[in-house]
Amino acid sequence: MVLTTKEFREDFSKTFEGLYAFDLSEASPIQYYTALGNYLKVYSADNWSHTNQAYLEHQVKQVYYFSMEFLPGRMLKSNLLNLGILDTVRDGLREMGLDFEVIARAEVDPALGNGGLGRLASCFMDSIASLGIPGNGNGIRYRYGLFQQKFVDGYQVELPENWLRDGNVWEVRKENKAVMVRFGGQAILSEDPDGRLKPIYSQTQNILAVPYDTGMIGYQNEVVNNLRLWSAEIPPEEEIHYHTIADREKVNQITEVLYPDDSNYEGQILRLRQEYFFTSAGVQSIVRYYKQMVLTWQHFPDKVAIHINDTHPALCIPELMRILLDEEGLSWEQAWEITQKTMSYTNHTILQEAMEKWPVRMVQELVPRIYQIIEEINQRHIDKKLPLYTPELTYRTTIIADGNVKMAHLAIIGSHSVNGVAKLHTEILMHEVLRDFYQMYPAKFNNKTNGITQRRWLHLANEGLTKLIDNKIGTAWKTNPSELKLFKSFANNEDTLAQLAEIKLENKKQFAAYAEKEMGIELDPTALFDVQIKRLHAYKRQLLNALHILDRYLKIKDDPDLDIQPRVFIFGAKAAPSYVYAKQIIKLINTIADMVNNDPAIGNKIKVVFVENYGVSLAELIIPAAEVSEQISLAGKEASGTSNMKLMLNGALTVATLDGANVEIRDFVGEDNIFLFGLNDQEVYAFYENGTYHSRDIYDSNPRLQRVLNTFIDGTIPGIETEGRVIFDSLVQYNDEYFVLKDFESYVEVQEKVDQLYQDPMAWNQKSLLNIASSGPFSADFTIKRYAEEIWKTDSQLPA
Ligand code: 26Q
Repeated sequence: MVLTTKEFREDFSKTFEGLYAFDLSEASPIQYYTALGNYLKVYSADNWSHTNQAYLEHQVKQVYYFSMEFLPGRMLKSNLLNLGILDTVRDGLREMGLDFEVIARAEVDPALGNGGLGRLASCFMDSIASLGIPGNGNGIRYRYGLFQQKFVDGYQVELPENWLRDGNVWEVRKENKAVMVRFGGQAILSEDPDGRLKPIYSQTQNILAVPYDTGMIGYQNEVVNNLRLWSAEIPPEEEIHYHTIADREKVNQITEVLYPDDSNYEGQILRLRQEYFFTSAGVQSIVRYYKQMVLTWQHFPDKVAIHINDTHPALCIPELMRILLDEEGLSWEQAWEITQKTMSYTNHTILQEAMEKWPVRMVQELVPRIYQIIEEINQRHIDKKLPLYTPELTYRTTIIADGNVKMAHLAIIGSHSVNGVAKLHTEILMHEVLRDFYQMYPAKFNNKTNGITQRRWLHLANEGLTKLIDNKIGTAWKTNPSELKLFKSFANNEDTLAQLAEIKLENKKQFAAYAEKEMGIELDPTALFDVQIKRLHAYKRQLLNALHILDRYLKIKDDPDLDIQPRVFIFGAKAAPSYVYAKQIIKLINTIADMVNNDPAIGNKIKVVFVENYGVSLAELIIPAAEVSEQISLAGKEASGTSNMKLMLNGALTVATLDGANVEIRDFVGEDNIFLFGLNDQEVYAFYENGTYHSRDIYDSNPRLQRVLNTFIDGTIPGIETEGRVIFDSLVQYNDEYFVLKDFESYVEVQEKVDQLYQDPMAWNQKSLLNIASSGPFSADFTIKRYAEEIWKTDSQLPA
């Protein structure tokens, strides 16, 4: 049954009139968008309910992906693409005299995550549905998403992100599926008539968790999975106990706002409250669903896989234990076996400061019964491991230590699988960060290199390139991305390379139009577009990029007639509001941008564009226009990275350290098609161990670098006195924690090679093509297949 534009127009008009009761010719983009969303919800409703019915009827195993963060991006276009009616709807709207692009941009981009981890969760939801895997997302419906970033005088300021202002067409509130989550009070264990110990609760605060469900539409396969986000409310029967606005506010607060910090753990009780709230609600609703199936508890792990995205949902483990013990009356041994078989955990960071640990006192007070269970898990772990390992090793792996609950330890001990997100990252976990656990549980450890959905990041974001690939190798790559490698056979085809260049130029013009309109910066679209887009963090080394820009700037100032490849340096980055140093780097780069962009001696040779409020939607504009991808974190620090994959897929050449997934990018594309520089992780570790790194010596002995660094403090960059001094001192005085000075020389050297290659457009385009053709292995579809086969043991429900 193919939808015609005529049918679409009729149905859409009806939907519109039903919603707004006026003629559709005079509406606003938001109204058109809302009507379209409603139309699509109806259009896909059958598939959604059929998918649900089929899963229940056949009692298939389902995976539940628990994540504190999701970053889905705008959903209108991706839903249309996956439903197979993108062109029909676009054409139909055109026939009605409506501009589809304007309507699509009226959708807000839900920023319910910080960065890589949240976006990964959403790429995974797309792949899970597209592969026909029975899977569900479970998270929090934050009332306010990640703050909106504005620059005022070059400084980041944060504004609230009221993403629900115009409503959310995609969600369905499911009051009938609400569950109660219990906080605080006391849990006293006492014997029940069967002689089993059960907790008696008193003085608890009961919060109603109300789910909002969003359909996750698979790619042209009639599957619609579910993303369930929970919202906290006062239970109607308890309204009477809430006497003041302040009392009520405390409840709303639980799901009020996303914590904007992605790399620095802060032990705030509200955060812990959020974590227990959505894990308890999610696990309760899974158990309720399971009980419809009339199976014994032993079969639970045959029907349910729970995946915890970093440690944020690790309370799933004691929560499932609690339900099985206290509510279902299982023995500890039975409950523990089921729990371990059900749970799996992904680690996303090796930064010590990002590891979650909660003061015992806080956990005890907030979730007393959960704390008792954690204590017992901990004690049994010790009792079991002491006879097998040295006391030192055993005690290094305890969950409770120094008055804290260590969430990673809980997650590892309570799961049957622990994975890192890139080969190198997993190696570092096994042999450095988690080596004690690797010794105890070698079989739990495995790698699952991250991936990205080619549907959003190529089909939708880069239609020009998609058409070119379709023309050259057919369309089978869309469902089997490994076929992208067929594109390699065009690496010597001048015609194809010219078309590739033309598409890139067109995308660059699109970005240039944005920069002109939104920022008043005029860009030369033939300049080289160099892109670094990711959260702002010292370890990601946006500073190194800035030093390179200043080095070029000084060179041109010395010799204004210098013949140098013009470059546009594009940054997108939010800093955590409390991360002062990161914010100082933003101010520094913005100030450099002002200085450089307005210096007539520089002209078009350097432009610096720091976009405000970087997020999924801006990524969709920037990535297709990128020619150089900056992946320059200190080796050993970036777990994987995913912008590296998206940029490669869109034909950018990578400038990289051997960190995270860059290592695998190198393996697939080959040394000749990537620009590597800098220390490797082993060299970094050697410096740590020997204590032989002295950044001051590098400053003293490298006049070129010295001159660059002095611009921070000698007035060359106007208005940067405070920040310049702090940053200068961090690099020169306080020994440069992330080896920026150490890697500077090899970084600027490799950037010269970039310039040289760019002088030969065909050679450049050839490498660009080889990058695109080598990026198939980074499709999230492959990553998800491996999770499903090796960890979750879920089967695709699609006909083979
Ligand atoms: C923890 C406790 C309290 C408050 C906040 C947090 C918190 C929140 C978010 C800690 C970490 C995060 C996010 C981490 C993250 O995005 N990590 C990135 O994950 C990507 C997907 O695996 C990787 O590609 C990146 O390398 C990694 O940095």
